[in-house]
Amino acid sequence: MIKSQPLTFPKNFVWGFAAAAPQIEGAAFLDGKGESVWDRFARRPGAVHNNDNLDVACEHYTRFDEDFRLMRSLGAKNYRLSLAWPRIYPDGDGALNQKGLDFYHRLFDSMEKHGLTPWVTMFHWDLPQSLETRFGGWRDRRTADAFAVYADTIVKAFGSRVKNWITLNEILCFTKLGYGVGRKAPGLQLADQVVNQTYHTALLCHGHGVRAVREHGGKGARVGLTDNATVTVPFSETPDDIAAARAQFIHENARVLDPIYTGGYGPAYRKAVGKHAAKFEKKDFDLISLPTDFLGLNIYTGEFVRAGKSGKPEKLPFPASYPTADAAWLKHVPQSLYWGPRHCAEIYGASSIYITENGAGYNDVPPAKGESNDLHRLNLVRSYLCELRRGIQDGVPVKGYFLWSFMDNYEWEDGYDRRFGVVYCDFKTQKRTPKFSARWFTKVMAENRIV
Ligand code: PNW
Repeated sequence: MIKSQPLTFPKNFVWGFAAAAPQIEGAAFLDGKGESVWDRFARRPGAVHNNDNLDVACEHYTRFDEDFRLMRSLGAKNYRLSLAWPRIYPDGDGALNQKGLDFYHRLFDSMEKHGLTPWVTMFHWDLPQSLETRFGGWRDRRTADAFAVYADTIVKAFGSRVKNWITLNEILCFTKLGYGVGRKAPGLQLADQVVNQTYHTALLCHGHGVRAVREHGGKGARVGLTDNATVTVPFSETPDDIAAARAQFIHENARVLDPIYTGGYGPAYRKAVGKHAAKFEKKDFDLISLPTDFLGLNIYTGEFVRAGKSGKPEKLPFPASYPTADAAWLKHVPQSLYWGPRHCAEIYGASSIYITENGAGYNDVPPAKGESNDLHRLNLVRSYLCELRRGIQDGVPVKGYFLWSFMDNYEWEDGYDRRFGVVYCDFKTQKRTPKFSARWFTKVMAENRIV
């Protein structure tokens, strides 16, 4: 007799959806919201697929109550969202926009009504344009001073109702990709030293976020960073390849994780950047390395690494036919959800890890009759969850998983065609229609196991 063993998760495992303000809210210039660097970047011809902008997005700004009703009906109890800095401080610093705070109070009221626990990201890429114009944005410490005030303000305002705080989302994406590669806002291609400086400013902001939560968060408040560490997967799970993957992980991720977990830039990183290093003050690291309560990881993909002939880590190129989502960077590497958290636990001693994003981006076609059949998305997520569960069984301390994303939304430079939602969003009518994957994920959450 063959009997299947349920692929269960630990009791109290946190399941939820993730999204971010600029990608769903719309109302980009309503009720006193200031311009963000993305509002500006999206207007640069050719910067974004179809020249799509964030002005309307999913109209979540006015539709949040029905969105939360749907989210709850799909069985979610946790929702990771972000607050729009330029809604609260239109210029980044200076005058506070009370209407921005009022909006988020209404939003949290609605979440409470629908039984959704908020996990709030302080910053998810929508830097107030004014800080970019006046100070050079992430290039300058005055942006960290402004962030400190913003963090204090939101933690004071919402600390009684928000207990889970995430300081910044994916430092790499708004620093290197924004100021070095130029693919994301503000779309600049500057020298290495400048890019390293943007990282350092971001780390300072992370520190201020932690400090603000400790000072004003109240009882039970918890805080951590969400990092998109590059995940290195050993080609074979042999001691040599594992050691190579681990060495490569440190090489690729030390610039963010070393300062936070060890209180400084490590010797290998310092050697690698040499004269292009960021300028910093020694005391910066007291702030940056304030202890956190958890580490958030956004993991979508990974790279395969093996021990080369000399024992040195060797990256394996992806063959042309390697399975990939419509997002070209999203190679199907389910093992990344095993190795990412494991490296962080083993190298940095991270003892409480949340997968704050994982999901699949495809150019889904509109649903034919009611529901779109997105077995491609379901299968990708399911295969990743199997690897996550393997890690948990091995003792990797992962405490929760947030699926990116609840509904299709503004996928940054890829615009509105690239869909990550388990709910289909018709951007013309704003009609939401759960996809096949939504009903599947509902079951996963309800039964706390992979179905
Ligand atoms: C994340 N890459 O971005 C962001 O946090 C979300 O806002 C975004 O919508 C989601 O993942 C899907 O893309 C990433 O090139 C963007 O490796 C690009 C990469 C990784 C994450």
